[in-house]
Amino acid sequence: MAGDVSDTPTFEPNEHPAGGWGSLKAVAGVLARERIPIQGAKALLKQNQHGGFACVSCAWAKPAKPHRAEFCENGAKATAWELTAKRMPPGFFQDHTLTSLESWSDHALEEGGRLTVPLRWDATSDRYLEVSWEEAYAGIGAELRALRAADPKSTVFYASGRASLEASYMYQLLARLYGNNNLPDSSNMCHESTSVALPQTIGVPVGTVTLDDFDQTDAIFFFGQNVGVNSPRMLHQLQEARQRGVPIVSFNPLKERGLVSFANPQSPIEMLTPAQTAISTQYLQLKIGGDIAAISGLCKALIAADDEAQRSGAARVVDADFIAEHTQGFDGFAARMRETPWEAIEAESGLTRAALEQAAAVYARARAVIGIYGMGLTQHRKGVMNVQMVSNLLLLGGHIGRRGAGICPVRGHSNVQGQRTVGITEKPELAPLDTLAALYRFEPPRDQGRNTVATCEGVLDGSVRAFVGLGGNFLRAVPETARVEAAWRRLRLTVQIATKLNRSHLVHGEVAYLLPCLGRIEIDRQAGGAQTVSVEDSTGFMHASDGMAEPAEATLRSEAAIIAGIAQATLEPNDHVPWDAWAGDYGRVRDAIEATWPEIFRDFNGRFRAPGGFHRPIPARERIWKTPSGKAQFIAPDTLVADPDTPETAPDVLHLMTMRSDDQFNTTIYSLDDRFRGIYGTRQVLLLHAADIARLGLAEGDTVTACTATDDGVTREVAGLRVTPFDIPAGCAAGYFPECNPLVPLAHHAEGSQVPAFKAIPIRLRRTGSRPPVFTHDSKEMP
Ligand SMILES: Nc1nc2c(c(=O)[nH]1)N[C@H]1C(S)=C(S)[C@@H](COP(=O)(O)OP(=O)(O)OC[C@H]3O[C@@H](n4cnc5c(=O)[nH]c(N)nc54)[C@H](O)[C@@H]3O)O[C@H]1N2
Ligand SMILES: Nc1nc2c(c(=O)[nH]1)N[C@H]1C(S)=C(S)[C@@H](COP(=O)(O)OP(=O)(O)OC[C@H]3O[C@@H](n4cnc5c(=O)[nH]c(N)nc54)[C@H](O)[C@@H]3O)O[C@H]1N2
Ligand SMILES: [Mo]
Repeated sequence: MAGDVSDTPTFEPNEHPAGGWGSLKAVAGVLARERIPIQGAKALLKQNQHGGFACVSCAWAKPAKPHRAEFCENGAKATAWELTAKRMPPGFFQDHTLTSLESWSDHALEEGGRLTVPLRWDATSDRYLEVSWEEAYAGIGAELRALRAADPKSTVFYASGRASLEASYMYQLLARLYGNNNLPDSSNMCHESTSVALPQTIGVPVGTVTLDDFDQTDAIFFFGQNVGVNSPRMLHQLQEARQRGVPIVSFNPLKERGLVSFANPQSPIEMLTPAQTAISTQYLQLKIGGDIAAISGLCKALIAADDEAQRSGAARVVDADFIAEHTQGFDGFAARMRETPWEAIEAESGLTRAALEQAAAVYARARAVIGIYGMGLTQHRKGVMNVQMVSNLLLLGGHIGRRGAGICPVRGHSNVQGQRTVGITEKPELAPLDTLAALYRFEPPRDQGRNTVATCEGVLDGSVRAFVGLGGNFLRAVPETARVEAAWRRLRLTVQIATKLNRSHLVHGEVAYLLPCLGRIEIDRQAGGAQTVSVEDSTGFMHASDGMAEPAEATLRSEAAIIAGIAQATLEPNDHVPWDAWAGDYGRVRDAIEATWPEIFRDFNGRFRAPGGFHRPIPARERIWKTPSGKAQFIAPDTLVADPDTPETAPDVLHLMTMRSDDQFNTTIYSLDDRFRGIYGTRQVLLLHAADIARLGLAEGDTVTACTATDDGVTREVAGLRVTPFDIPAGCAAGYFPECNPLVPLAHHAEGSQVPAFKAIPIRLRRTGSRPPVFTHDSKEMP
């Protein structure tokens, strides 16, 4: 693919702290690259500030008293990527057929800049041609109506997690008025394991921690989340905690820079002196998929110590009062932990008993413990069980519903949690269908809709005929790339609402539209004046967000306006659904959201501008358990292995995790460098333990083809990966998302949540050639 591999890929171990000068240099570089004038950089200072905009990068909490510059390197990159001076005008599409663009890399496609006009694919010339907005709506409406007449369940309405609460509310209503609950969103590939696991254990689908808890915590346990890259603003909380002496225990197969140390790029003192904060006090480099075993080890050690305390009459190690009053299932769970042998725990986790007992001692001493986790737990076959083990661990010490303690899933997209809150869900039981029926006088569909995996299955078997995408890059994000792409071309209709060109716009249906929208940083002028939108962060706070940059083009429309346009061209008129009034004044959408969920959104318009936003009620924080039993639930694990698909008996099979570099946002690839991991100029790498390289008869610099080790008769391969020795446990491998997605079988997903198991793909390697390694010794980190 054009531009994917530079001529001189280089590798050098990176020992520098996350943040620091490298971070500031990277921000300056990206502003220059996107040709953003210096005053455009002012936008950064409005990021996550009161009266400013909510960053379009991650979903981490936005404090009521923000730091003067409440942004991070990667938030700055996301801002610059949206505010870029580069454009993809209609002339660009005159010059390129879609077939020819298919050979471009993900980086090269988005690098062209912002989309500017509505486009429709022309079959004769294989080009996107400009159409008016009215033509686009009419054409889409006609297609959607015809498809609905045949089968209202054959259309899917995907959402990627960035669109505002207001646009998302309108979008879910569009789908339900159309006649289905086919509302997959990126959460299906991400934290759905959380949304399934936590209601069973603590009765809420979201985390219980808020920023205040970080000020009061005594210990932080960190599982499978790469904070330095994916939620860097959290490094402020971690750094402050460390400066108070709070221990941080990290479980990760890779030594991620941000979890090791951090120099605050906004602190002049730390920038002038080599000071840096060591983040993790203990780093447990477990095997991929080893978390159930590792947490079992912690729990076993704690329960053993508690048994001993009871025998000797010493103070209890577990919180016996909390367990008795608030929980169910402890005895069964404790019995399972007692009978699980240390040998099995050590073998499955790759950690020693001594290391786990040391970590358990840190937990035992702490009055208030926070458990943080990300995709390293959720994207496994046992992803739901992984999350429930964190919950079990915290319940042992009564660490839910206590100041300074709690469970903290770190969400991905900046409004992915909020989209679920306002009804974007394929699960009818999670949407207030009776309320919607009463408000809008229609009979909402009551049957199960399609999630991401079911959408792909429907595309493969032909039962899905149309796809509408509210942002995202679905085709590139999902598993099983080759088969899904081939089947995708048989869809009748694809409609993509987007800011920049990506692969999901090139592979398309018989009728295809690409509709360019405003981003959140841009001023959104409607009939009722400049509009404010809102988002929910990872800790359940709702925030206002005001655009502040001039729109990239006058032709762009807001997501809310586009949804209203499609809805009116598709649906029969309904006097109770004021699409135009909503698109003209988002305050009225907020009123509708409040009417639908009065408990969560009480006085929405009155409260959402408060500094720091307003918090949704999270009953578990008050020790009110909305579980079937009315208690918090211990759930004993049925296995120690998070990845049962990888045969232990086949020594040539490795567990492959797919990872994000420090210079990408999901499928948006800013550059080919991964500064924190010391990989420059290429993403076509496979990181392996030196012993595995030798054992498999390979050498550094060899190129290999990775093949999925399954016996379902389908060949899945990714070629041209460069073997690179790395500090990773034996038996494990790491490669980049989305380059490695063709290796993920669609059926290889989490039990219960159907989140694709992107973090443990069983693979074998085939040597195909070699490229000499190139080393550089000049540090890229210092000014
Ligand atoms: N800059 C930037 N920010 C982002 C994103 C981005 O792409 N770029 N993406 C956004 C989105 S949508 C999301 S969901 C989040 C993703 O943020 P994360 O949840 O951090 O997801 P990943 O980058 O996939 O990293 C997962 C981490 O888990 C580790 N890991 C892998 N397998 C295992 C395992 O079996 N056990 C344990 N304990 N650890 C494991 C990996 O080494 C890695 O450090 O970030 C969001 N923020
Ligand atoms: N192998 C592997 N696969 C994975 C993962 C993994 O760790 N490994 N992670 C999974 C996860 S956690 C997620 S969340 C998914 C991500 O899946 P998606 O959310 O579908 O993908 P993104 O790459 O975030 O989408 C990027 C595109 O969004 C569009 N966009 C950007 N801003 C806006 C906007 O404001 N409005 C609109 N309408 N469009 C906009 C741009 O056109 C851009 O090209 O991928 C999943 N896939
Ligand atoms: Mo995500």
